Amino acid sequence: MSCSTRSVIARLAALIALLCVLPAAYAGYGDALNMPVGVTEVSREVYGLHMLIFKICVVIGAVVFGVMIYSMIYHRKSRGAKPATFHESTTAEIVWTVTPFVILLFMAWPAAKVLIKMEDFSDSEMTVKITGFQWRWHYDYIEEGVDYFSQLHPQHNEARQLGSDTDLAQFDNYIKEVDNPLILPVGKKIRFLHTAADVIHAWWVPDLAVKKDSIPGFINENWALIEEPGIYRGKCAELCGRDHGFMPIVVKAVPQEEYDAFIAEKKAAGQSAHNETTRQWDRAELVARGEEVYNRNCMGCHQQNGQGIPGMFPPIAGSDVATGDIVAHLKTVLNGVDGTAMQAYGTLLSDVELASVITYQRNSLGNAIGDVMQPYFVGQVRDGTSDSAPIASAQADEIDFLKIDDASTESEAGVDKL
Ligand code: HEC
Ligand SMILES: [Cu+2]
Repeated sequence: MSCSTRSVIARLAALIALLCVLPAAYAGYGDALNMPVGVTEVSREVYGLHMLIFKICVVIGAVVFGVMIYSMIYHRKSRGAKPATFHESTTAEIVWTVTPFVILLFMAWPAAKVLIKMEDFSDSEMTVKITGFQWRWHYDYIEEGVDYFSQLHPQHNEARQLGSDTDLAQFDNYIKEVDNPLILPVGKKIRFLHTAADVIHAWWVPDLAVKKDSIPGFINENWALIEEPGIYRGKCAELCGRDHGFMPIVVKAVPQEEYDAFIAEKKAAGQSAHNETTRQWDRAELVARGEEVYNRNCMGCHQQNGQGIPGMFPPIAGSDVATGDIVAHLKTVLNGVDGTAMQAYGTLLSDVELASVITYQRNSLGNAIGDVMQPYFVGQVRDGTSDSAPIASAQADEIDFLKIDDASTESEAGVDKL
């Protein structure tokens, strides 16, 4: 046996030893490196498909490289190998066309089966509409009339800010936690409708094998039937702007009774919020509430006393906007002022909060206009169903909205209402 043949055998033995060790190494790291098996039938089938294709690739790789390595070793020039000189072998052409075709067919069959299953929304038992926003998710339980926003948990949000000295070791799931997880029942076929309100996002939860683009103006569908209660995490999978990395997803799958209790609780909370929004508020009540809202959201710029910072943030006291047309005032706060630090508060504050802060700014901080913004009217301006103060209407309850206060009102407005 020649010396070079012996070293070739030694190398082959080393290669075979390595190949034997790989599965063991894989068993240790596989969970961390591989895709998750997940907790739905579809996710398991997707995983199975992934492993099947992976194994086919490994076999093809081993055969192709095996033949190559064998040829290079045993038919090398230094051993005196003479190249074949044939050209255009029909047999070879047929073999290397038909073999890959058969392999592809073999892979396409199970893949198509899973794809068809993923697209089968029949018999779904409930629907959740998921809307992507920059940078949060909105969940709408269509049949229940329950909906809410879900965004990066405030503690995580604070910790991620530039210059924050929060110790990240205290978080188990740093920037993977949300304030309001999506609660779903186990054992139910849930249909998801995906869309977006601004740019393209994608709702991706690997354990549910759900990953779908959320595109403004389009509705995409998919579904999941979660088999095990638990917490499943995901994230936005479409680069959607500055905070793309900060819109995590948390799905909490719970038993049916727990889900029912959650929905009942949300409905009760929604009902009381609805009552708060539709009822008539007193001015004093709005001013008191408005002070809280102002101090939490507006004081940083306009200052606690409403004097602002000259040259940077305009004063609210004596401001043309805060003492002028009340609808224009509301719109300034709803929509912000383009190109300035005055941002749009429309999506950040509720109707009650907006009505309160408007009323507060007009009746405190050195202003004393005496009028009132009712929460329900904020909703009408938001929806575009109303654009001017309902003072023009003679309906008593609506006139309340812009009550010019006490005795003077009755004579001025000429309305006999109080
Ligand atoms: C980050 C700083 C900042 C915060 C916070 C802020 N504002 Fe402003 N606000 C501004 C700036 C700057 C302007 C001036 C915009 C312009 O150039 O017209 C402004 C203008 C206004 C005006 C019009 C004033 C005028 O006379 O032109 C109102 C009303 C107002 N803000 C209300 C609010 C309310 C209500 C809040 C809280 C919910 C708030 N602002 C929070 C920066 C801020
Ligand atoms: Cu996104």
